[in-house]
Amino acid sequence: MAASVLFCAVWSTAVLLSEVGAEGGEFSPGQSAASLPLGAAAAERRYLLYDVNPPEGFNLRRDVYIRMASLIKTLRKSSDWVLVLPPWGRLYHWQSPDIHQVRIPWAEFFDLDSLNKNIPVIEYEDFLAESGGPFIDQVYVLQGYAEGWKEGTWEEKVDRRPCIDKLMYSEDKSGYYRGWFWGYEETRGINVTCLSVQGSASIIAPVLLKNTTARSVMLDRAENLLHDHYGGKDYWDTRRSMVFAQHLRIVGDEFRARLLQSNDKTDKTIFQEDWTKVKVKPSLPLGGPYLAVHLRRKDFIWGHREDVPSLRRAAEEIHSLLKKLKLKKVFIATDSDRQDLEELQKLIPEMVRYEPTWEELELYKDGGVAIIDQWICAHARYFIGTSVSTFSFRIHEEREILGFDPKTTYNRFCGDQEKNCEQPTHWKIVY
Ligand SMILES: Nc1nc2c(ncn2[C@@H]2O[C@H](COP(=O)(O)OP(=O)(O)O)[C@@H](O)[C@H]2O)c(=O)[nH]1
Ligand SMILES: [Mg+2]
Repeated sequence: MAASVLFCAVWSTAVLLSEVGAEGGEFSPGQSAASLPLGAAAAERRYLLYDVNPPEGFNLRRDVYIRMASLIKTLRKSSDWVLVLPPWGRLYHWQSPDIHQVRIPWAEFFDLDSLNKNIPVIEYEDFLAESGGPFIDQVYVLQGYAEGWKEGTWEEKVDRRPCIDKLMYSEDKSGYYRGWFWGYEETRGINVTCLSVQGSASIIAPVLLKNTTARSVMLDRAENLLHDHYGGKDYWDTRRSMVFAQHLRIVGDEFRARLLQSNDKTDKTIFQEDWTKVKVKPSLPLGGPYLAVHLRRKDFIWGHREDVPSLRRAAEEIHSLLKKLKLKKVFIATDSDRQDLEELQKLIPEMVRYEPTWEELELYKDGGVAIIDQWICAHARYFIGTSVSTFSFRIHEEREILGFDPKTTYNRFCGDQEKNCEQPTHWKIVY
């Protein structure tokens, strides 16, 4: 994650084409039954699908979506491409028992009309209906370069290379590839190829436009591609288009009103449904009369990271902030286990949490509950999160979109023994 934020590489077509070309005839077009001669294919809609390394969580995946949106924008300068939204499911953190969490469409978490105002997107089920069957013409498994890269010689490149890791797809009797396609067991890949990539999302565009006629192309391990321009206008357009689904916003708003005396009017956090109409805010919002906290635990404490505080230290910080900000209420979003929760309850008896009933959990799922937590954190007078947690980063962005003073947003807890406790970077919104 850290690396992907650092590189804000600029894409150059000329360089890339020559690099792809240098591989010679070896880089042949996908041999798909469904693919058409180039001329005819150009007139037809083409589908970009993608997936991310299985252990990656919800909030890094949201970041990868931004990179894919940027790639779609590049592709659409040449032909008609649409992004197929990878169904949610089987995420490591989504462990609520007895709830079926696979093949979840994006509409359960995000507002599709808002997404579509940025780039054309469709759900996987629409792809199945539209493309005429559960086949993906070409799967590119993205990977790094076996030899790595020499310090100081960063260059953007993409090359067909032998697969470095064991291929997660296997050929069946008919020569089709089976693998993990978001829980759609009947889906098959027709061709699978490994590509070594180094660079930003759009470096792959010439490959998709020139080296294959496949109508549907899936980029697996898409997180290997970096942002075209992290924090630029394109980045923010896509980020702003990722409006949470209305039903989740409503749950968050009701919770704010009921337990935190918070509403858009008195908080001055006016939400505009159509993100494309939002411009620089005329005045700073106030936020609800509560402190919001994101306390990331579980795998963040297992490694004894020095930038993550003990609960005791976090509680001290929370009490001192409440005093400084003259606030009485603290909303806590956390992935703490039962034991940590009990300790938190003792240390901060006044804490408020969103605790879904089983029915609510079944309805919103772990992803929806995470969004409700994020929505409530985004509306607080002041927010403090956990160091390098993408869950906290997405809250920063949500608050940036709402127009909050950065001083109230880009804050994080320090580890008990941490010497240089650097605070999060302010990524200013670009309209
Ligand atoms: N509801 C809820 N879930 C959380 C919270 N913190 C972490 N999680 C869960 O743990 C996952 C964290 O993984 P990820 O999204 O990758 O963020 P990161 O690992 O903190 O960078 C989230 O997607 C949630 O499923 C929280 O405060 N509230
Ligand atoms: Mg994670």
